[in-house]
Amino acid sequence: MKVLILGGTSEAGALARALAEREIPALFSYAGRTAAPKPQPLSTRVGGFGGVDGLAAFLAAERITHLVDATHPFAEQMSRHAVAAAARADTALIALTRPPWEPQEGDRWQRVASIEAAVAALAGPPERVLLAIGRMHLAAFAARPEHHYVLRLVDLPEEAPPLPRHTLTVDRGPFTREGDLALLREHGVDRLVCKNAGGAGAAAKLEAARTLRLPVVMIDRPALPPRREAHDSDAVLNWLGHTTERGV
Ligand code: 3Y8
Ligand code: NAP
Repeated sequence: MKVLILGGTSEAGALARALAEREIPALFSYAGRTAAPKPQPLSTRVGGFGGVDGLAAFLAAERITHLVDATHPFAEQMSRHAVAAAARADTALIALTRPPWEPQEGDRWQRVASIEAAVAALAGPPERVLLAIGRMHLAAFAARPEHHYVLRLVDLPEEAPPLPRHTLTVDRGPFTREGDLALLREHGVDRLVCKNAGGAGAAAKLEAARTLRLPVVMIDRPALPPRREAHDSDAVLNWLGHTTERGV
């Protein structure tokens, strides 16, 4: 058995620890989006594979028997490539993903289908908007320069974001409710924009928004091709044929 984890989420890190503890032969993979990704307890490679062909060739060359797609729900292209490459290389595939967040009592969500729809949802008088969507899609919000954007990025960007009014904060999650409450209050945020990432690592901002009764523009996940899915490390270990802590 040899496992490849496509990482980049808290759940991928938890699975890496579980495999390392059991000395299951495994590799960990990052895209290389951030300057200093968190070290993992597995041999780690960083960078793209070169499309479906590149990943299929990697699976064959490294004799990967089991591929775990533990990427973020918005890493749509990677997940599509994983399905195609695993089929071509005849490698078993499972996705380790987390259920989407559901609105709770007191939430003021406006659900939208895409980044573009989130931009359109900001029509209205100038506000202070927390864009907790990272760096890759900030340019879309240049269409609404009237707002003051509070940005939270993992790394300082090389060039300033194309938003005339913005405040930049550099921070990587997982985040805390207290920290996000302080962020929203300190910057006088009127509205949040975020992706329905699910999981615990980024939910703090939703709890903070609920406390302050702030509206949230919630971007729904992209549709992904059908594949086997698990929601925690134990389910992946069972799939790999390894007993879990509970010995079940
Ligand atoms: C490079 C690895 C861990 C994993 C931590 C999770 C939690 C914190 C919440 C906000 C939302 C956002 C962003 C976010 C979260 C976890 C998890 C998660 C959101 C790291 C990481 C990599 C990335 C890539 C980065 C993206 C960006 C997205 C920031 C490491 C820290 C906004 C997604 O500058 C860039 O280019 C950043 C790009 C893709 C989305 C974007 O469009 O900018 N994640 N995030 C991974 C790789 O190279 O393969 O650096 O250590 C991982 C984590 N980010 O082990 O503790 O599990 O989701 N990541 C979103 O949800 O909207 C922050 O600010 O509230
Ligand atoms: P994406 O748009 O789905 O993928 C774009 C390309 O990046 C892929 O085709 C692949 O390049 C490369 N890639 C993506 N994930 C990779 C991985 N784990 N290992 C090796 N190559 C990878 O991906 P993304 O949205 O940019 O996400 C990149 C990374 O950040 C992923 O690890 C993801 O889990 C993490 N992340 C993303 C988000 C988000 O909001 N998108 C949030 C948190 C964490 P090739 O085609 O060359 O193989």
